[in-house]
Amino acid sequence: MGDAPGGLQIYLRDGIRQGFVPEREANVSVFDHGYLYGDGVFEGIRAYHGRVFRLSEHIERLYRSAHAICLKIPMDEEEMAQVVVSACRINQIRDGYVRLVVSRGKGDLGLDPRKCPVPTIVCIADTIDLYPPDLYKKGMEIITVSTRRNRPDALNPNIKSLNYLNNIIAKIEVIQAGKFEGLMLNSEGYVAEGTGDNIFILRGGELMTTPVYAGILEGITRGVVIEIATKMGISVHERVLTLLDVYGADECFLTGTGAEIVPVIKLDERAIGAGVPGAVTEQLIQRFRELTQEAGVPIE
Ligand code: PXG
Repeated sequence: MGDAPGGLQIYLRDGIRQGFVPEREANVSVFDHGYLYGDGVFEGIRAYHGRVFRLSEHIERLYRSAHAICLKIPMDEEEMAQVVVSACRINQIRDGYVRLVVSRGKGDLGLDPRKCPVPTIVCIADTIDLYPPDLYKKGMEIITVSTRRNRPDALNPNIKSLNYLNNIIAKIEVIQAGKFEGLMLNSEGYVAEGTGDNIFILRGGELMTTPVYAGILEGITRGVVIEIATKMGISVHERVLTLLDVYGADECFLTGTGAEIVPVIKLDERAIGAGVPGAVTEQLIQRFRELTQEAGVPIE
């Protein structure tokens, strides 16, 4: 919960209301197709040190996802960015997490999106629970889950839709195995991504990450890592990877808005590299942390 006076203030815009309302008043209709069908899109954004990190990239991805499902967001990108910044300011969030959700809106009990004339827009700015700090020092042990990532020709993982059951089913496997994260393969058996993060490996001094066409979400953090690695003189290739590539990698890490950069030291009980976080991974983590402290759209 945010500790702003009066509790969490949530931006809500639907057929009836527009503006910030206290959490208990921020209700969405049970007829909203976001609830009934997972018909909608979302973003998870971080604020660090009084700045919203990679805001324009997140907003652009939100609109791209919405466009792909023929959802016309009744607000331009600039105004949406302002909503995110305002949500942080009103809730006195300097370091936290913003969830932006745009759903199809209130309709009837059928699938027909034409029955939903007004999309529902929700923006929540709050603090978040992160992975234990220890994981960043010691590294994470992960498993390959049996649930395959959605096929792009059925539901493209590059649409950040409200339909996250594929990931949640995979996450349940991860939890049952007593781990924090798991690796999902695509329907052809190649490496796709984690349940909520992208994967990188280092081999022979070069970074490799899954290309978007292999069926992944094109992560904003993935983009930041490609950018900072390139600036550090490390070459980065988008390559379709097999499990064998990961088992035999020198280093491995996951990237995501929530996770940032997490070293992976073991996959399916096989040690990766020396079985400890790699030197390049640690350099990237350090550079990433510096960047989060200095870049972004100011909240005040
Ligand atoms: N793949 C998937 C399937 C994701 O959901 C990423 C990759 C990484 O993308 P970004 O743009 O964040 O670098 C995501 C993002 C959470 C949580 O609470 C998950 C995400 C984002 C924010 C929070 O688990 N997933």
